[in-house]
Amino acid sequence: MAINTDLQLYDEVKIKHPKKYKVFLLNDDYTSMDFVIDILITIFHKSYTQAEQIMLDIHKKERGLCGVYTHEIAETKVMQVRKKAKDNGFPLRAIMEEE
Ligand code: TYC
Repeated sequence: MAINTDLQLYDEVKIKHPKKYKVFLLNDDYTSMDFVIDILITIFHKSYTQAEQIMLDIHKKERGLCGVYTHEIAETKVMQVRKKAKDNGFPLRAIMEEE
């Protein structure tokens, strides 16, 4: 019953390690630096110092890692960024990628 045992093991590993997703913020020319810092503090729970560093990184390198989450939480973060940016008239976007 080697096959069954392997499948069982595989299922157990899958349950213990659900896939994780990286969430990135993308650079653009119009979103204000202060607004990006605010997003990083309120949605991604960074300190002011971390938020400022990540924002400057994105500004220079076009995108920056904001956090790693399960699928559902990553999706929620992406939607929260979209809504808050839209409500404030900025084109800021977040994307998610499987880790
Ligand atoms: N490039 C923007 C500016 O010069 C600032 C910015 C940083 C925008 C990070 C988006 O994800 C971003 N105002």
